Order: sequence, then structure tokens, then C-alpha cells
Amino acid sequence: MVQRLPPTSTTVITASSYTSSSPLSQHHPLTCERDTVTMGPRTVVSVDQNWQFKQGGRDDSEYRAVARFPTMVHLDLMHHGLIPDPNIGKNELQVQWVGETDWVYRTTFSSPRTSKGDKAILAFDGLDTIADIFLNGEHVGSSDNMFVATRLDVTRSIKPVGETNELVIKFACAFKHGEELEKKHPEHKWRCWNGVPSRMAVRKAQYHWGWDWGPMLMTAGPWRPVNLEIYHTRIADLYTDVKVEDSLRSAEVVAHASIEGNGSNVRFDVFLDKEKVASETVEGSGHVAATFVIQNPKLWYPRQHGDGGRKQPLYNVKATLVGGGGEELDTMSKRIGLRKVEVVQRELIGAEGTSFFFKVNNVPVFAGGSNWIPADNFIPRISKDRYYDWVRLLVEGEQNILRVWGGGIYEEQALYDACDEMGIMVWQDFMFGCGNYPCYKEIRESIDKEARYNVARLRHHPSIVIWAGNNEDYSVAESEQLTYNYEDKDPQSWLKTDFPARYIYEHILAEACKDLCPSTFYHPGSPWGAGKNTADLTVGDVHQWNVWHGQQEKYQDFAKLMGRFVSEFGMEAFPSIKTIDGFLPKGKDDPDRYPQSSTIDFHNKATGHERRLALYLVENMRYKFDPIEDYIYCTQLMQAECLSAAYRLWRREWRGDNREYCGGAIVWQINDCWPVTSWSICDYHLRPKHAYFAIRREMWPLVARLERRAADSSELPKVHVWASNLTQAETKVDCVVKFWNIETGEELASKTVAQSQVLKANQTTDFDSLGLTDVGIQAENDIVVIGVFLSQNGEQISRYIDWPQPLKYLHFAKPKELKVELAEESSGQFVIVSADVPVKGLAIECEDDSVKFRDNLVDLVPGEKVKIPIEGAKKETAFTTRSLNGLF
Ligand code: BMA
Repeated sequence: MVQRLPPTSTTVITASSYTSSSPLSQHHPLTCERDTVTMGPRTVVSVDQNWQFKQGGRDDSEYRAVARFPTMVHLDLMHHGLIPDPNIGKNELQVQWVGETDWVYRTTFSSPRTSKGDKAILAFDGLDTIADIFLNGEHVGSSDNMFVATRLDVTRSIKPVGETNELVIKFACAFKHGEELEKKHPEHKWRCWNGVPSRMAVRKAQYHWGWDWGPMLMTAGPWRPVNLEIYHTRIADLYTDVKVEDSLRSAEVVAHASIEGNGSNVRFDVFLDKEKVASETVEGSGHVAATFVIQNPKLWYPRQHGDGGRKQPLYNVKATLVGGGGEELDTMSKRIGLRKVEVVQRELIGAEGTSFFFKVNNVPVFAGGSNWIPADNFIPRISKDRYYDWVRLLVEGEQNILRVWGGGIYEEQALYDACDEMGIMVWQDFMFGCGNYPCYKEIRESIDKEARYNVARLRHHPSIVIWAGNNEDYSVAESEQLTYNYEDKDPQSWLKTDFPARYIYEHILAEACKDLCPSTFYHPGSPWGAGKNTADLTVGDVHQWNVWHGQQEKYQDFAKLMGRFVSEFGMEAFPSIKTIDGFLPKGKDDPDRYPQSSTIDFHNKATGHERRLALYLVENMRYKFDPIEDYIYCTQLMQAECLSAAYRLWRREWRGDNREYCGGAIVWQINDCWPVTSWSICDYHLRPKHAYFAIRREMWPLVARLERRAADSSELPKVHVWASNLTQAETKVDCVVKFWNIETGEELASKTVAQSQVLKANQTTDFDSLGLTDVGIQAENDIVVIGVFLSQNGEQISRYIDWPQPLKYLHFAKPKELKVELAEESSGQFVIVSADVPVKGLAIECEDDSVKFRDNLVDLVPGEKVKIPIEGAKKETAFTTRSLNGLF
């Protein structure tokens, strides 16, 4: 069958079909009466009204209305004023009892009209966590895994049409449940970092047990929607296999529908931007499929690639189940993207080991982005808009990858939808983190179900470019010296070792991915490198924590700490003063409003945080504790210096074909789950820390950078200058390097290092290095600030100012003239800043939270005006500044 598109489109689609009656009952063990009555369409009734909750196991507790639905118990208790807000002060301590007890949720709903032979299914998208379900007094099912959906056939328990049903869910204490399981399995070596070991026995978000950036808040409740479905037949699943030809000129999309019950045929429709581009009807039930071949497909790319547009092209595939009389019985749609993704691990020229980078539609992509933790302790209150706002922040920060970390949740649909639309690649971990997980039979079965459910739920998202088995569990195995013989390929034997979870990562999850999503790369863990030590910098990915944790290296040495792909590294900083004032019980008047106070320390969960922050501050800058705003500024400046150094030095090693010495850098972490001092670059309220802007500048597609390096300490350093072009086009640039005296602001020299020089696409170009004496500078290097300016067709496109390190040795001048002006231009609002002397780390601040900065914390040199794009300022908006020059 061939279908031609309307003449306006260049896409030509051919379609063919396939049917098999697969034994669907395997997947859907519900008994299904096959009747000959006329079938009605599937109806779905949201069971989201009348919900009430109470504490379990107590006769004196009363039911109260929930605050929202879906929900978690802390939200309901807060709503009734029964617990204080755990985000404020030290209230976390007051609410611990909530996680140490049982909870009951109940509702009523009336029975809808059904036809003879219809089934009634109660579908729970997510129950947190140890749940027993009762309908009209009868126990109808249970669940002990927060990450799976539960479908219960209640055909025989539901009341006749119009009558009222009572649904009760009893949630047992997950914390105690974990402890019991830990005791029940003394054969296992329970070891973990963060939380308590018993967390690993419960398939519940691991950060609920507390993490080094999060409180311990053991939630419970129906955290995802509940629906009542009435049907005779339905589409149980719709998925696609997408294969983009190497030439990129055509793509094959095989759409599969699994049918439960008896339909007659399935119509598959394919849409691009709401316009129908193909349609195909296939007879049969069980498993049906249709193949579409799309010529000149509109391909999905990570942002900055492909057409470079902000909105990626997405196709909709819709399946409609049609009965014998032509009646539509059910529909299901999936929004997909057409792309080909590879993870390239191959030999490198002149370097050890193998590369690790993503290639999308034949284009190697340097991945620069962030790690993601759950955006709240109570996920139901995170709206779709908030997810989109987070992804927009990422996009506006010039990032292109987000790693959904394994100690949280398989995220809400909205996060992946936003990433699909905005061209953000997603690295998706399975939900295991920082531990030696047990692997007894019951938990294996639960994990298998969880893996298959979530891979099937998420596999249509083009943004998901890799699945990884866990977060740092192989590193825990190494540190605990557990058994791991890479050469042993017999899964059964792994179960007998003291590291049985290898069976989860290299067997259960690997098989689930192979069966359900074979075209997406599966990586057993993050970090992991083909059986080598997880700290090996030459293979796979690494988590580079020797800055902050580990050896506590200097961040100036990030170049030598580079891995082939760095999926974690980080540095802490305080959040905005607005966020701190928000969690201090008395806000601005709180007696604990100083950096070392007990409330502020309480909102930092990292071991040794006082010492580590102090170490990096004391090594690098003259800093101030008082007022707290200055201390916040210092930690944020230090974090910005640290993280931008990593992006700058690692991105430099993206050097073209077979020279992809570093394929990506993913900072730990973009977000927080409550107001806290952590490694995040934006805080709980989405307020960027200054590092966010510094990273944004480092991820700009076309930049010039420099590094000063001396062969030995007696020599003046040489200035090494390079440009990095992450665009797909070769381009010609000019590059000038300028030198100023830091204390006087006098311009000492200027040197053109590139004139109409070709920068190859998608790689770094080194320019000739400069000796300071070559440009006539005889003075010691420590008073020279160096700027590198890149221009294209006479227009400056990148600037970078480099300072001698450490900054604490420098004597900064006080500017006589520091201008900060608000300007309205046709391209938007700007704050324009300039100064007569070099200024380090000029932060523009503003009381009004509705003013959004698109850049900040800039370095100034004399003779230059720097434009900071902003939004939302009014004429009367007052701006203040802070800089290293101004601190002392
Ligand atoms: C990591 C993460 C988290 C942790 C972070 C900071 O490696 O995987 O477990 O929060 O370090 O310590």
C-alpha cells in the first residue's frame, strides 16, 4: 500500500502492515469474556474526587479531606496544619513521625454504566509504596514498588451502575518494611553511601531516606493518578521502532499496537505538526503493526544542531481500534521523534583508551549539561509548567543534556516532553544509587517488572539517548572490595557473590532494554567502563569527585582530571539570599541569619561541608563571612570559577574525528528538592546561582579561551589560546589577546593571534601560544589580566577574561567609575556595565524577583562595555553590584 502526501510536503510515506495474535494474556493476565454484544468504546473515569486520609493503626484518628490528588501524605498534613512545612527551619525533625507510621487513603465513586461483557479495571499509575487495596471491603490487590503501575480487574467487586463504591488503600510504613527485609536477609552485605542500608530493600525513591543534599522525608500515598477503565477491548500499548537510514534521507517507522480483547482492526495515523501525513489500517487483534517509510524525514536533533530551531520536529502516531461495525473502540497516541543515536567508543589518536560520546544523526555532539534530582520531596506538587521552566532554564543556559539520576524517580511525563520539544538529550538512569543492592528472588521479580514498565512507558521519547543501570553502585562495590570478575559472563554465578546486584545491571535491566528498546544504548552503570575501575579516566564515563570529595584537588587542575565523559563533578555554593530568607523561620530578622548558624548548617546535608567550602574559599580568594550576602557571593563566585574551569578545559579536548578526548561534561547538579546549600547551580526556587551563567558562557557554541602555563616556576607563563567551535559550520574568525595591569587598569599590550583564520566545524582549533615577553611585558605575571576576544565579520562574538591564580593574591583596584545602565533595545532589555579598571566577578543584584537575568557575574576590563541581557525590569528598578574588587 502506498500513500502519497499532499503536494505541499516533500515527505513521502509508504506503509505496509503485519498482524499476529500474540498470547497477550501473558502480559495481561486478566480473564476476558469474549462476547458478541455490540461493544462500546473504552471509558476512562478519573478517580480523583472525594479522597480522604487518616493515620493507620489508630482508632482515634479521623479521616480528613486530601489537599489535592494525586497526593503524598505530608502535603495533606500540611494542608490541615497538622505538621509544619518541613522546608522551613529545622521542621524536618518535627515531621519524622510521619514516615514512621501507616497511612490510609479512601474515596468513593459511583459505578458507571457498562455493557455486557465489559471489564472494570482500576488502574493505579503509582502507589507510594507498601499498599494494600480494598474495594467495597474486599482485598483486591497490593503493590510494593512505587515505580510501577498496578492494574486490578475489579469486574466482580464493583457495584451495579449508579451505586457507590468505596476504595481504600492502606499504606504500611515503608521505613519499617525496609528494616524488616534487611533483617530477613542477613546473608546480604548491606552497604551504602547516603541514607540507611535498608532503603535498598524497598523500591521507593531512594532520596526519601535523606541524601547529602536532601532531608529525610518518608512519603506515602497515591502519588500518581488513579483511573477506572471500563472496556471490552482496548489498546494495551502502542510503540514504534524507528530506524533512520544512514543517509538520513529516509526513516522507517514500525508502529506496533497490542490489543487486549477483540477489536476488528487498527488504524494507524501519522501526524507531523497536527497535519496527517499517513494512514494505514491493519486487520486483526493481538499484536498488529504497520510500517511507514518516511522520505526526507524531519529529524530530531539536540538543540544547536539540525535546523538549530528552538522547537524540534515531532511526529504523532495514533492507533485507533475499530470494531466490526466501524465504531471506534479505543485510541492511543504517542509523540515520537525520528533520530539515530549512537554512543561511540573507539580508539583515539595519540591517547589511551576509548572515546565515549554521542552521535546524533551522524553528527558527533559534545554533551554539556546537568544532572537532575527530583525537583521536590513531594512530586505531586510539581506542575507541568514547573518542569517546563526547569528545562527552559537548561536551554537558556546553553546546555544540551540532562541526566536523570538514579536515586530519584523515573520522571514525570512533562520532563521528557519538554526535553523532546526543546532538544535536550536525556541520560536516564535506572533507580538504583550508591549501594550494594540485594538481589533475592522477590526483589528481582519486582525490578524486572519495574524495568519493563518504565522502559515501555518512556521508550517513545526521542530525547532519551542512553539508559544506565545505576548511579555509583559499581563504585560502592569497588570501595567495599566486593566480587566483580568482568570475565565471568554467567549471570547465575553473580547471584552467588557478595555483589549480587550485578545480576540486576548486567542481566535484568540489560535484557529489558534489549527486548523493549533495542536501539537505545544501554550502559550498566554510571560510572562504568567495560569492567575497568570506575575511576579510570580513559574508558566509559567517570564521576570526577576529586574536587570537593576524594583527593580535594585544586579546580585549576581540572585538565588533568578529565575523563572520556564526565557524567558528574561539582562544587557547592550557597543559594540566593531570597531563598535563605525564605527558609529561616523569622526571615530577615532571624537570629540565625549568618553563614555558620545552626539553621543554615541544617540546610546543608553534605558531610564536612563547612571544611570543604572553607578549603576552596581559603585556597582561592579573600572572602568575607559578614554580611551573609557577601559570603553567599563568595561561595557562588568560587563555584562559578570551579565549574567553568571544568567545562572550559574539557570542552577544549573535543578535537574532531578520533580526537574526541572528552565527549561530555555533566555538572552535579542543576536543581534542588528543597531550599538548601548544595552543589546545585540553580536553587529550589529556580533561582540561578552565578555558576549557571558561567557555564552558559562556557557552553556558547563559538568561543575563544586561554590558559597560562609555565614550563617551570622560574619562567613567566606562556599564554595558550584556542577557539572551540561546536557548530556544524566551518567559519572564519579574528582573535585578539589584550593585556592590562590589574592594579592600574593600564593597557599593556594587544596582539592579534588569528586573522581570517578558519575554524573547523565541531572542534577546537589551537592558536599559536604567546610568551609575555614576546608582547613586551616584563613585569611579573601576577598583575596581568588577559582578555581574549573573538570576532566574526568584524563583530565580537566571544570574550573571556583570564586572571592569575589564585585570586586571593591579587590587589584589585577600586573603580573610580563603575557604570550600570538599563537599556531598552529592539532586541530586548540589557544592563550595560563598564569600569575604568579590571573588575573581577561583577554581580548585578536586584530586589525584584520578577527581574530575570540571562547572564551575570561578568569580568570587566577598561574600555569595554558589557551587555547583560535581562527581562522584566522597569524604569524604576534599582540595581546594586557586588564584586571581588569591592569586598575589601
Ligand atoms: C554523587 C551523586 C550523589 C551525591 C553527589 C554529591 O556522586 O551520585 O550521590 O549527592 O555525588 O556527593
